[in-house]
Parts: sequence; structure tokens; C-alpha cells
Amino acid sequence: MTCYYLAKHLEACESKFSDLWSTAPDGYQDIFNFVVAKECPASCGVCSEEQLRATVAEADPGDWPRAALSPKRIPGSDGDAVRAHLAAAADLGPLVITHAMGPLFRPEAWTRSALRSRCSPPAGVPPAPPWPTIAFRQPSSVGAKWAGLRFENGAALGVRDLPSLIDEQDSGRLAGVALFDSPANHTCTRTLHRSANDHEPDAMPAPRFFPRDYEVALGGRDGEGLLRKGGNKWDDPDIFVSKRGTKTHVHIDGHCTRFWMLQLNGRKLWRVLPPNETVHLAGVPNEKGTDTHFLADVLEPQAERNADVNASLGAAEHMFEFVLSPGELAVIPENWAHAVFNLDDTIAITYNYVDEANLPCYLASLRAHAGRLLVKFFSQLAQGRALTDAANAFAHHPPLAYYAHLSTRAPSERTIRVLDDHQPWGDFFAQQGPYAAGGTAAIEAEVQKFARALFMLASTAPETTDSEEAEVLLERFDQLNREQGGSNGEHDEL
Ligand SMILES: O=C(O)CCC(=O)C(=O)O
Repeated sequence: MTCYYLAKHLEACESKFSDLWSTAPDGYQDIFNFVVAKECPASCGVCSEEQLRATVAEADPGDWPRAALSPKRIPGSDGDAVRAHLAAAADLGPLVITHAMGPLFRPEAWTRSALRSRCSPPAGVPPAPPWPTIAFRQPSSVGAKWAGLRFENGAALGVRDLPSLIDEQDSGRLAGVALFDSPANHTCTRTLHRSANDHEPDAMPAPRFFPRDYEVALGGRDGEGLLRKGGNKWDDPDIFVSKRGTKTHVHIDGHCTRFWMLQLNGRKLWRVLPPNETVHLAGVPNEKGTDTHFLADVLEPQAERNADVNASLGAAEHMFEFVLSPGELAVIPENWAHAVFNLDDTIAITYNYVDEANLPCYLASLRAHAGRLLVKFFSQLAQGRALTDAANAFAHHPPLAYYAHLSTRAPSERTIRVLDDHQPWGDFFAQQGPYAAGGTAAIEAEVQKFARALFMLASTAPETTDSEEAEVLLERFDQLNREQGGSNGEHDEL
């Protein structure tokens, strides 16, 4: 039983976390004031102050109990080899592309001080939301939250722009807080090469190895539209800025997405495990049964405080380990668990995506989600919600709209493409869907087809049994959706 687990589940405890944390390690006081003292009322005699401190201590990663595997490393100039690996990455595992951006990457442009000065808001312009996305470890999140991290918007800890986060990290006040998965376009526009007309030196274009993202297929030219994360423009790519010694607990990225990470400053140590090894990670399903969090600490397999759950890590035969250095780009395939330790202060850009390789897996995960939404749709109708209103609202639900769209238009060809050149991000977004030219009106017309399918689904009340409800609804929805013109060939070329 881990300390984390006890903290979360034991009610009969002798002392309080807030007492144990009364003197927090340097750099963690503000986090603890903010979170631990308020939110860890449960505690227990088994947990010692020493054990709790160790959850955030700057311990170097412990050795893996077996021999680690090394991922394939391919130079960015070898597009064919990259493409071949990406086509089979779900089986082969992670890939490191070396010199990924060629001469576009100049290390001196990506130091902390260079980033700080490039990302300062213009003089006289007060910082405005959306605030930077930050994350930090808290003892009760391990095994209970994605990546063992608590996410906040920066304003919760007084961080309203990237320069102030860098300052607070360096002063030590927020050394344990990372800028994590923060939309780069909001957090620091100048890090991205947005269009052919913007001549921002050193801004990064979309890497040529990943020209497709089906998750923006219903989006428009400038990233507007019905995007997965709630319609936010330019939700990806994301930027990460972390201090040495911070770590991201083992986790799996959601919805079968793959992601790439381009390392811009400092080095990160990665440990990556194939889907068939997650059984050794002491998974805890979340309450909804839609995700699993892990108690085992793959970055500290020998840690005394985790001896019970970490013991099973020794049974995991395949684990890839690598260090990602500036200029290198890592690709982590869908459903591969991974953990990261920042060996230095680091800066990186990431993008989660769906292309021909992981589309079937993504569609299967969307289908499960769409089934739950259809059940919810019917339960709202039963509670008296007006049909037109409900059909319209649910048709705009990104997972349902994406499922309706992609399940009828999934390309038959699964060829992975690699372009000749890196592209400005605006061009990247523009080429994702057939709707860019028509703007949001064209996207809306498309969504209205799903609304009609929902309307007709409800009008022909299905006879279902509880256990089969979602599946029966999905089958009918699929049929009605096709009839609404989902596969009329008009937009088949995504
Ligand atoms: O770099 C990090 O700290 C974590 C990156 C990661 O695991 C992810 O984005 O899924």
C-alpha cells in the first residue's frame, strides 16, 4: 500500500498532511499552501514526513530493474525511414528523429532568457486570459490523476504570463511548477511560425513528418471550428517549460492520440512501455471507467516508499529508455505509457494528433464515447428536454460530431505521408479538412447533418434493453448518419 494510496483512501488517520507539510522543502511552500494544506485532510500514521517529502524531492531517476531497450533514432533528412517507422510505430514503439528541424533550429534562440524576452507581453498591454496552463505534483494525485499531476491555470498561483513563470521558477518559489501542455499560440505566439507572411525569426513551423491531424478535420483555416478540446483555436501545439528535477508520472495520452515532442532546450529522460506492459503499473481505473491512472513509479522503481506497487515493475520485460536532447523530436505511439524526468531546465513543444496510423484506434475510442453521449441524449429527452434543442446541442458535442464525421469518411488508404518541407502552422490547419474554404458556416452545415440524424434517431424510439442500449443506439445512429449524406463522396478527400 503506498503512502499516496493511504492518503487518498484511509479515513482513520492520526495526523494531518497539513501538519506533516508544515515546513515544506524549498520551492514548494506556495504549492503546499495552495493545495496540500487545504486538500489533504486525510492522513495516516504509516506515512512519515520523510516519505511524503520524497514524493516531490529532486531525486535522480532510479535504475530500471532490467535491461532497457533503446528506441530507433533516425535523422530528419531520411523521410522514408521516418515514414516507415511511423506506419508501424504502434508495434515498434517510440522513435527519436535527430536534427528534426535542420538549420531552422538554433539552440541559442531557445534558452530560458531568449524565451523570456521573446514571450514578454508588449509594453502597456496587460496580460489577459487564457492564462498559461501549469501543472505540479501533489501526493494525492499519483494514482488518482492523469500523469500524477494537478493542473491549474497559472493565475491560480499568480502566474499570468510566461516571463513571470520563468522568474518564479528561477527564484525557487515555483520551482516545482511546470508550464505544461500550454497552448503555445496563447502562451507565446512568437514561438510559432504561423503563416507565410509572418517572419518571426526562430519561430517553429509544423514539422514535415506529421502533415495530418484528423482531430481538426472539422476545423477551419485559422484553427477555428469544432476542435476536440472544446472549440478553442490553436489548442495544439503546446509548450512545456520545466525545471531540472521535476517529473511527469507515468501515464497514457487519451483517445488513442499519438504525440510528438520537439526538444528545444535542456534534456529529458523518457521511459516508455508498450500497451501489454501496463498490467505491471498498478493501474487504478477512474470512477467513470474511462481512464486508468498508475500507482507504480517507473522513474523510481526501487523507492522504498513504493516497494509494494513497484515490485511488479520487475516483471515488465520491455521498457524503452532514452534522453531527448535539443533539436531532437520524440514520437510516442498511441497507448504506450510514458514517464518523463527533466534532467535539466527544459523547453519543448508538443502536438497530439490522429493520422492514418492511429485513426482506427481513435475511432474505436470515439465510438465508446459517442455511445455514452447517445444514452445521455435519450435520458435528457426522457427528462423533458425539447428534441430540437437537445439534437442541436449534442450534434455540437466534439466527440459525437467527430465520430459522426470521421466514421463515415475514414480514408481507406492508410499511407503515412511525410512532406518535403516544414509548413507554417496556418497552412497545416488549412489542409486538414475540406471545410476551411467555407469557414465556420461550412462546418455548421456539416454539424447540422448530425443534428438531423439525432433528431430522426429520437423520433423512431428504439426498443432497447439496458445492457445493449449504447450499442443499439450507435448502430441506428450510424445508419441514419450515413443516410444524411455522411458518405456521399462529396467530402471524401480529407
Ligand atoms: O515533458 C513532460 O513533462 C511530459 C510530456 C508528456 O508526457 C505528454 O505530453 O504526454
